[in-house]
Amino acid sequence: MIERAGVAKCGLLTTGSRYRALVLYPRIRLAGSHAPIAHSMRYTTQFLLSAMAAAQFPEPDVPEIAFLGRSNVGKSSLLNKLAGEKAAKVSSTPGRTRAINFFALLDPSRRRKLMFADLPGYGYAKISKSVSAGWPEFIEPYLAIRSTLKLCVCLVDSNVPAQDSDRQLFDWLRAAERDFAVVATKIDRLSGNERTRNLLALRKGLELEELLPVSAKTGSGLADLWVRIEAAGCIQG
Ligand SMILES: Nc1nc2c(ncn2[C@@H]2O[C@H](COP(=O)(O)OP(=O)(O)O)[C@@H](O)[C@H]2O)c(=O)[nH]1
Ligand SMILES: [Mg+2]
Repeated sequence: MIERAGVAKCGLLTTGSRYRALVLYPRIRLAGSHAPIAHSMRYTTQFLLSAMAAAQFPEPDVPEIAFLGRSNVGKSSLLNKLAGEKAAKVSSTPGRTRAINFFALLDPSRRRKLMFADLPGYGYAKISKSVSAGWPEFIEPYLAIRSTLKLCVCLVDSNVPAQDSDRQLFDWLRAAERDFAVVATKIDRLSGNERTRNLLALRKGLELEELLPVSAKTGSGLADLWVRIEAAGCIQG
């Protein structure tokens, strides 16, 4: 049995024009041994491409994580906080919002270890319509067929009540047997009581067993998200 024993720090190290995400996993204590084991990992982030069609997707060679959610929920901000500031500048380039933006995370020897995919937002389409309404036609195929996609990180805004479009996405992912983790974003905007109340309401409203509160602004919750990413089999030696 594994027991979580400490709080991790997440931060960014800047080296010249390159940015590195430094992640110290929560200390893990094996019950009985009381020996804390600290995991750490450094990545350099590299923007790969903006895909407007399935033919443009990068070669599926490493585990991939997709970031999904309604427009403005904080997808790019969360991805950037996990990956590094350089990704933010690229993904905020106008005209790329309807594309899937792919980022590679490289280890210190420049080997590609992980891929992030920033997907276009949904939610401005009429709620009664399918979650895929308004999505480019290649989004659904991406989720259905991308062989290296290990985890979908689905974002919901902790300040906004449960939405049908999010429920529909989760139903779709369950039906497609995709592993997904739901995170509640912008948690820094809520005080203690509001936070507890909103998270409970969202979990109930969205019928979720697990909901990870995060803030791309303060970095809160990102260590837990990395643990979840690792649990999904995305981190390989
Ligand atoms: N306070 C706060 N604002 C956030 C957070 N994450 C994103 N935002 C803001 O929410 C807006 C939308 O974020 P963005 O990442 O572009 O959302 P996207 O459309 O889902 O990619 C921006 O103004 C961000 O600064 C957060 O954790 N805390
Ligand atoms: Mg975005």
